[in-house]
Amino acid sequence: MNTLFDLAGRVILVTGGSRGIGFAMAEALAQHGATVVLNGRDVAALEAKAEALRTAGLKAEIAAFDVNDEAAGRAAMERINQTHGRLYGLINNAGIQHRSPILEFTTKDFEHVVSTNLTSCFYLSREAIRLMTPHGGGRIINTVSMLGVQARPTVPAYIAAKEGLRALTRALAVEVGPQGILVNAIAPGYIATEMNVPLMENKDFSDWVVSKTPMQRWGKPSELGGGAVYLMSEAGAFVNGHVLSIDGGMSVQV
Ligand code: GCO
Repeated sequence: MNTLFDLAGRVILVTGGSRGIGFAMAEALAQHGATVVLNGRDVAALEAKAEALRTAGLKAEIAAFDVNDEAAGRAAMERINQTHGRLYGLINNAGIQHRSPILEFTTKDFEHVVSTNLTSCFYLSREAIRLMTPHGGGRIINTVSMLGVQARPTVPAYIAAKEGLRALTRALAVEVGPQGILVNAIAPGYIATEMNVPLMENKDFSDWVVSKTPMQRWGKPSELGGGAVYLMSEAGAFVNGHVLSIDGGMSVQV
């Protein structure tokens, strides 16, 4: 059998894994043999999703913590390492959005978005690297965004954080490549997730997304899974520091 995309034996933590893009990535990884550990803050929601994967014959566990709680995040990763003997992969997917005109955008709101969408990825990656290094390697994927390279009004914190996460991806890729740890990013376009419901319900905004996307539609969370499998698999064994766009071509259309 071709093992290019076989993830059997690989234990992968996915933050923000109970819904949307995170769950879609986790499901695809599990469908290719990985043991996925779903992270989020809501234990009941996490357990329901993990049970759904287990019912489908897949390997799934949960690790409930707020990614802004460094001690909890570190403890959860150490537990995974202890239980399974190795943490193979981390997907830093958890993120929040805050939309507001700049003059109404508080510093507190800005700091919360940056903490959740960027700083948490820094410390979780550091702890993952600490655990992965003795095993000769591992994989880290950061969920960035089409926004960051490009911008739109009212989401300055999200754009700054996601562009910073692209840069963190490159910084870590060059530092830990020698240890066999590959650090990449996936940049979704406009995907039909819970976070984007207000945008999908706004006809003018949704029509704008469709008009700016060559595929003329919003993306589906399930369309993010293949990229995660690729970057976690042998198929991605020499991909490091890369940002994989999954946006229907929106980022290249004028
Ligand atoms: C927004 C959206 C975007 C998308 C995605 C686009 O308010 O514009 O939430 O941030 O979620 O990141 O690439």
